[in-house]
Amino acid sequence: DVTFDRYMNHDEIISYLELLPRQYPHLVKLTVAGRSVEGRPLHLLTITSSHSSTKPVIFIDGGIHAREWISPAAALNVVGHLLQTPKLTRNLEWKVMPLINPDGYIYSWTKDRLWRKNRAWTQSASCVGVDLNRNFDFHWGEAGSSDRPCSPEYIGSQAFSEPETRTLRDILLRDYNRTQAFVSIHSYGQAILHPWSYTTTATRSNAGRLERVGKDMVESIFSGERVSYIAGTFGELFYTVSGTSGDYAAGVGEIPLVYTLELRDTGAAGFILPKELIIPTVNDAWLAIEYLANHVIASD
Ligand code: 0X9
Ligand code: ZN
Repeated sequence: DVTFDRYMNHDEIISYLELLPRQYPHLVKLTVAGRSVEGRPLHLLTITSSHSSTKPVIFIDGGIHAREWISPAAALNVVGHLLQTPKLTRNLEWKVMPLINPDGYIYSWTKDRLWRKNRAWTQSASCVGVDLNRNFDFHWGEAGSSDRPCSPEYIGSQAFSEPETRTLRDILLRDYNRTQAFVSIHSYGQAILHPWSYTTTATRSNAGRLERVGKDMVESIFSGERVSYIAGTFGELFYTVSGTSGDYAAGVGEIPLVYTLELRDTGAAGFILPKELIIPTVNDAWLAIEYLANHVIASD
């Protein structure tokens, strides 16, 4: 079963995912939406009570970056909460991909704890992996990315060169006209980011709403966990990066509410967040996403 007092390995995550539709047949559908570079299934959970093609959709991706182990854990914790919160499955349809980079996740467990990318072969014989969060086709290859295969931010040979990003794209575009919110879960930095990431100058037409809801999510985390997050665009708060899933969801998918969560911490442990912090940190993500979901329902 699911546990948050330590990190779950790849096989444990998959076993838990496979258990869900058997435990909650009326709420959960599990599909294999695609295959990773090494052939592993890319799982998609669809969570809703009483299917209808008019409910607003909220999409969540987890585990894009291999070493950010807290990300798939946070996605699974959100799923666990949703299954106990009828309001949120009655009024919304959830699409969750908790582990979009399984090959990288396994590599980070077995070979190199700080591995970030997927495990694709590149033009360079000695360097492996594409940064999936630089491989989306929106301002692909611009700021904060690299065309050198040995770089941790390698963009790939072309936009959507990777099966993992293509799979995410295809699911996203399928229901994009009723998708109201998109959340990409990362670590670390304790920040709630909204588009754009590729620029600090342009702003989205709904920037005011994005900023307000981002700040409210920060507030919600603080009242529940007494820990401080910051809200803003990635460009303002950190540096500019391009080809991310978030910017693609906003720029091409035209999804109104797009957020990237950079969970704990602020750098003391960084990517190697101690297991004692899993439960409070995945709760940060839940508090933020629960707020967002209620906001979507209230505006529907
Ligand atoms: O650089 C990234 O891909 C993300 N930071 S991380 O330390 N987790 O690697 C930030 C991405 C920010 N933006 C969006 N996805 N919109
Ligand atoms: Zn990341």
